[in-house]
Order: sequence, then structure tokens, then C-alpha cells
Amino acid sequence: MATYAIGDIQGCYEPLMRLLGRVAFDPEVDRLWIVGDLVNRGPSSLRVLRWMVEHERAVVAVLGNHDVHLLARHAGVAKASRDDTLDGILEAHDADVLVAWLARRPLAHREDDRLMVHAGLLPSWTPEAALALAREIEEELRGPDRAKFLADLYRDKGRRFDAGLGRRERRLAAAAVLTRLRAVDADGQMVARFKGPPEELGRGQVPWFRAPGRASGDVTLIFGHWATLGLWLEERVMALDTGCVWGGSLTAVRLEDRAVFSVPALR
Ligand SMILES: [Mn+2]
Repeated sequence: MATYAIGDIQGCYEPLMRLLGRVAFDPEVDRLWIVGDLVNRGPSSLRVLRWMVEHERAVVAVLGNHDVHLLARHAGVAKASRDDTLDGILEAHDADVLVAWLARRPLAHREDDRLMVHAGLLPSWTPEAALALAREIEEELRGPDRAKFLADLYRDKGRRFDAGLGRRERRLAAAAVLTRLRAVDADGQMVARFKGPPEELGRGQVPWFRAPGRASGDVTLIFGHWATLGLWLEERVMALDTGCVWGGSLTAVRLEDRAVFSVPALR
């Protein structure tokens, strides 16, 4: 039995199948930790999502920004982005079942000293604080006001987070961090809209996991979302987005021994 953490899939079904073949994945005994962004931009989001639902007993997946975008599209509160490839899901006969499954995924998952999120944590957040915020957001996504929450989230993707915010504002800001963060500024706040590699960061800005005094340094953080960072492994950091949807590769790390497996996007 092994646990494989897998980077951003984004509808890359065929590479996913090749990667699972490479590691001889056995759904009866092995487990997958998926860093989120299961869907969008790639060619086969519907097949990826159906596969996850079929194998849900073996799968732990956290929500990424593209997954949240699908929830918002399905709820009718977000416009299609130019590069969306979500129509196959939205028009599928089982769309409601698939989207309901996705809406029940967590935004953070912890086992022992490993914590998985899609994007990152603010430097001031302990693992416990991040999990508590994730639970609050999950409650919103499963509750009766889900569409309103998604609409607000869709409108405002990068507000400042601070503990003094009201309950709802805090949840919206935390959801943006967990699903979109790449870098922080000198005040420990999210650098909004930055997508480049770390060497293009401005003065005083650092990758979130390099922030001085980060309060989550005692766990191993597993995440994706940052394709221009690529595979980045430190003692307590595992960044796994190797840009499969952009023609890069899809990567898995076996958590027990940190063995790395990678398949190219194209055969
Ligand atoms: Mn992402």
C-alpha cells in the first residue's frame, strides 16, 4: 500500500492514466492525494471527474481555483472564461452528481504531519488555523447559501486577510488564499495576480512557503497551483504542479519514500 500525491490534472485524463499505470496504482490498497484543479483548460475534464467519483474511496482531493470556478459556473453565478473547457461537464447527464461530489471536497486535508492545500497558507496561519478556516468555507459550500458565497468569491479574488474581518469577509479572503496564493509581500499578504516564476517576484515579495517566521513550518505542506515554480521539493515543502495542461508533465510523489514519478503531457 502506498500514497501518491499528484499535481494539477486539469482535465489531462490520458496522462493521468499513464501516470497511474507507471506506479501500478491499485485502488484496492493505494491512495491518491490530489492537490486540486482536477478540471478545466485541459481536454478531458469530464472523464477525470467521473474517474475520481468512481474511485472516491481511494481519493483525497482538495479544491482548487478551477474546481471552485466549475462550482460557480454550475451554480450560474460565474461567466465562462475564454479558455474554459467545462461545457462537457456542465452538459453531461450526470453533471449534478459530479458537481455535488466536487462541492463536498475539503479545502485542506491533514494526516499526521502532512497538510495538503491547493495553493498555500499565509505566513501567520498555523496548520490548525488553516484547517479551521477551511472547515468554515466547506460549510458555506455545502450549505443553502452556496450560490451567494460562490458569487461573492467570484467577484473578489484577492482581498487582504486579517483576523479582524467579519465572519463572511474572513471566509472569502481565506478561500482566495487557499486556492490562489503563490507569493506574499512584506506584510505577509497575498500578492494578487502574480503567476510568474519566483525570480520575477518584486522587492519584499517571496514565495509563501519561504516567508520568514511562517507559522506552518512544523508540517510538510503539499500543494500545486504554481506551474511556473514546477516540482519543488524541500524537507517540508512539496510543490507538484508541473504544468501538464501547458504541455509540461504530470507528477506524483510517493509520500512514504518521496519517490518521484512523472509522465510527459504528450505521448
Ligand atoms: Mn490552480
